[in-house]
Amino acid sequence: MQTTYVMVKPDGVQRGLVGQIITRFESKGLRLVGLKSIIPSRELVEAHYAVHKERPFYDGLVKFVTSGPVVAMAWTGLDAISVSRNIIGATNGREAAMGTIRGDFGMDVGYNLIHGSDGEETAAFELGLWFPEGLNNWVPLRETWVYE
Ligand code: DAT
Ligand code: MG
Repeated sequence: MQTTYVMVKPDGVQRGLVGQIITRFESKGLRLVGLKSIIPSRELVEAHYAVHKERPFYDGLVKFVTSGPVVAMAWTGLDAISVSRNIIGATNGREAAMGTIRGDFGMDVGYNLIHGSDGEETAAFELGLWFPEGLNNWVPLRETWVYE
């Protein structure tokens, strides 16, 4: 089992898509182990996107993600990291496949609605950063019918 960090960015919250986005992860069969709405600090978002520090879009990205509430989530499941990246879709919404969140709801590379960890190390780092209080340890009864 893996746990991944997923975050609805301010555009997804402002556009009222939080419910539809959560539904996709929930109905796929992933297990929700952390959820909160926060307006993140500049320090938090700078740390989160530290790998992109030298990129030309970094300052705008930090400004955007600190501009309002985000919905921070942690989802657990078999291969939860790649499964979540598939639910999310390619970075640019205009190129993302239909059926993905970005493909269905997005038109932009910057305003692309949602973040998902891209690997095991990144997931551990991001979960520690956004959920220092820890995650909920539970197994939903329905998982009996999610994995054979
Ligand atoms: P992803 O979020 O698909 O993992 P990434 O890690 O390459 O994409 O980039 C992180 C975020 O930075 C991305 O969600 C949106 C923003 N971004 C990436 N490339 C960009 C670009 N060329 N112009 C503007 N924003 C960009
Ligand atoms: Mg990334």
